[in-house]
Amino acid sequence: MSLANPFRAVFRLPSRNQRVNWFPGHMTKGMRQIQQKLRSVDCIVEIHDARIPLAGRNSQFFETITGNGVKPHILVLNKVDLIGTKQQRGILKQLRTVQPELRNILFTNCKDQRNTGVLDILPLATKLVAESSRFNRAQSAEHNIMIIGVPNVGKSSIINVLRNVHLKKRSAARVGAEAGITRAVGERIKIQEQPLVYMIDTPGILQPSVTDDEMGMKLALVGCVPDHIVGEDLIADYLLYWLNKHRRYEYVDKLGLTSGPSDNISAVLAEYAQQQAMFHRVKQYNGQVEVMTNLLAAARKFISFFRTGQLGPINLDEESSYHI
Ligand SMILES: Nc1nc2c(ncn2[C@@H]2O[C@H](COP(=O)(O)OP(=O)(O)OP(=O)(O)O)[C@@H](O)[C@H]2O)c(=O)[nH]1
Ligand SMILES: [Mg+2]
Repeated sequence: MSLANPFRAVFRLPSRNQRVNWFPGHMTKGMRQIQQKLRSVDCIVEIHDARIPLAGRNSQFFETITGNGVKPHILVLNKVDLIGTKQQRGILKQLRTVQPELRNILFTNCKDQRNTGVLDILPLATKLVAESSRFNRAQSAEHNIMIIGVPNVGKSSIINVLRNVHLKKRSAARVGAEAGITRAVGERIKIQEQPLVYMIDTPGILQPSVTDDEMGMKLALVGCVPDHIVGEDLIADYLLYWLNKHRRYEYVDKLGLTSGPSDNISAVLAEYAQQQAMFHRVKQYNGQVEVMTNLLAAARKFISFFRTGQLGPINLDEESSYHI
């Protein structure tokens, strides 16, 4: 007999104003530049974060640029080091159900250059290009591959790994842990000599407004939106909600919580901060300085445990069925 889950069954934002709504100017410009370059592109490689295989993919825009499936398209689910092999099978099943037209799916890990998924990208792309009608580019021997996706999923990292593996050359695209590192569509970067292959890096582009609150929180949790846009306290609360809802209690040991799982984020962070001696001085309205537990530092640590895989392999979409 399974006991009912005593924790929150739904996640509610404290207010509608806290909805994820991050669409800075470089994204509008990036969309325009992507469209301008499309004529010279032979294949689109869409990179997404394997921890959210369904949530947040900017499908409407991405479908437009593949000409609704006319241009070869590969979906690469990156950061697979943060999910398990068992999850990979589940993800393929989920994707086949919600988007049966998706045929070319690879799982990659940029942190490991020997990862078979990364090495499969170029052979698959060149095969798809050879099988496609390249219209105005039929006479050209070279291949241009455009890398697209939402922010911070590893688009620039993939270009660097492939350039390194195939050409033994050092990185050419800027990479960083924050969302929004690549801010414009760059010049094409050479990846391979025979056949000649170039890749075009693009800035991460989100949906202009994410109306599904949980989807927005998942994007924030994996880092597709800068933390300060949503706030670390709210991201940590969403993480706690998700873990409890899915009975993933590894966090209890990791945070050293003596009284077991809890759905109260303030209590969880306070206990962890106390235990780790995370304190800071706070000036009160009357001018007095008080030493208090640093809940923000504790929230950041909790989030970073998730982001570095220390709470176990997690597919945040495991029970979702978004329409893509
Ligand atoms: N764990 C893990 N981290 C990765 C992997 N690939 C990239 N990263 C990290 O993810 C972060 C983002 O990588 P980028 O390559 O800058 O991502 P991007 O998609 O180009 O990001 P924007 O330019 O901001 O849109 C960096 O901290 C990378 O080190 C991976 O396979 N596994
Ligand atoms: Mg980038």
